[in-house]
Amino acid sequence: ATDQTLAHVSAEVRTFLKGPHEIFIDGVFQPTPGTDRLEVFDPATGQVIASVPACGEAEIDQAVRAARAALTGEWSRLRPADRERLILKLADCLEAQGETFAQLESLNNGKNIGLSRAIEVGASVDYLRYMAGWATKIEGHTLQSSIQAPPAGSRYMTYTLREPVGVVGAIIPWNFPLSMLVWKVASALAAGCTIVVKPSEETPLTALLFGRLCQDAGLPSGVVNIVTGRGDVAGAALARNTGVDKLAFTGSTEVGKLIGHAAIDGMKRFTLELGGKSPMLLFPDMGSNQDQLVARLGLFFNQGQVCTAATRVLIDRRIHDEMVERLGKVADSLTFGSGLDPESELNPVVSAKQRDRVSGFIQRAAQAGAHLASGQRTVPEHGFFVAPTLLSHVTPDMEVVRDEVFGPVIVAMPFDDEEEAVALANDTSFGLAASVWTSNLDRAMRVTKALRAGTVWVNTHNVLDANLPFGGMKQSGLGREHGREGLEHYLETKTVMIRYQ
Ligand code: TXE
Repeated sequence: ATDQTLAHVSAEVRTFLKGPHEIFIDGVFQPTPGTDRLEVFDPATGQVIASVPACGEAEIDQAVRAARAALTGEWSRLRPADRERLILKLADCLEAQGETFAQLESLNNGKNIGLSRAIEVGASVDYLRYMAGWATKIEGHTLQSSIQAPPAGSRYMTYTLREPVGVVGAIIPWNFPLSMLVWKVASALAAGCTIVVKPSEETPLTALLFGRLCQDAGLPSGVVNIVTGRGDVAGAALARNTGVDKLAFTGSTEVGKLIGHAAIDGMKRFTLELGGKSPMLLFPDMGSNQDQLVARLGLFFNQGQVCTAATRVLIDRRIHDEMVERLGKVADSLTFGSGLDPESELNPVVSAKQRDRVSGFIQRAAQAGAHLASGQRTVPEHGFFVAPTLLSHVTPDMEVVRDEVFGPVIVAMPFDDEEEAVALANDTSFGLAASVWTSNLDRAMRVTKALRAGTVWVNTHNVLDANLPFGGMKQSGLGREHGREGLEHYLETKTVMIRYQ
């Protein structure tokens, strides 16, 4: 790592960066001599800051075996209240070391340090505490039955038990590396499962630091295991490993389908949280001076690298031109900078690959006739920056309107009435989220019901809560995370029937 990179981080982060960065299996960090390593970058400078092992089948299998042994070992004998206490301990440890995690995340992912503190750390601490409570509240049912079976006079007591689904394989993306890990780990532990986590090759560092947290919190060995590697090697090995009972994936729709196929092959349970192309519907009665909120919260939040990002802004024709101009101005006012600079407003995207991918979308949209209502600024020379870009005069069939870009690229489209707004909003293969901006309660009620999306916000966007189910319809995925519904995916149902006289 360079001096420029290290100047803005704490002594703890500097010490961590010196390594060695090893995988975490069965409660210990394990060297992997002879294994290739993957370079890890600081997107703000483009410099290499660390390297992690590029693991494969053997290490994944070892981790799954450790998780399976833990499932039937000490972990299974703990009381629910003990599991709750351990998850709460994890939360306390994360909170205590929050600044180290936040800085490391901003350094590796590029995101603003304020966002890392509030979401990656703050919301993760809340999430752990929320899920900890569920450990003691898992319940089955007693059921009435109409059984008629010999011997005559038999009576029956019937009930269901909720049991941990088993070993979970979690595959994590790079846009919210720590949060996505915590969502899966917290749910798995609350349910009594054990877990193997494969972080994204772009952002593996906070995941490895999380291994230390598991040691600090006194989690029994093998309950949480973390193995780094490439998606098509380590990720694919985890997806097909026969010792895994459930796959939890967040990432692209394309890879999500591969995970789904692998899951079905092994009859594993699975949840998929995939891409989106979420609409934001702006009605004329939305109230004035909301352009800052709309742009910062919905459009350019985390550089648009959010599965729920409002990437299609649908605007009533009467306010369309004015709104496009105002949003374009906000976009052009955002200051570029390293995520470690708290004053910066627009940070780099995660990688050179992602910068090039996003820039390709912008170029092709401009060639296809879209107008650039912003985004013609020059970006900082070093690092993986993309100018926030608002495109108008787009047509529904354009690639930039249909595909997930996953960068600060937004299209604006006009509509004439509520019916057309809803039709445009639903004209997508995705169905993750949507937002409606209006002060008319009747309209808000009608439109929220008509939208096909897993989450619909009214007068806000991109806001989540541990208690509220989160996930997508259509190509945006299967199943839900968060809340009771999220926990359900980590549980199996066993029916018990007891005959008595
Ligand atoms: O995602 P991948 P990438 C979307 C977004 C982005 C695009 C590409 O549109 O531009 O995906 O990003 C692992 N078997 N989202 O390439 O490949 C991989 O190692 C098993 C949306 O980074 O889906 C990583 O850990 N695993 C999104 C994880 O899958 C595999 C978040 C996600 O990577 C694998 C991220 C394979 N064959 C990207 N191939 C969201 N919805 O939040 C890769 N992986």
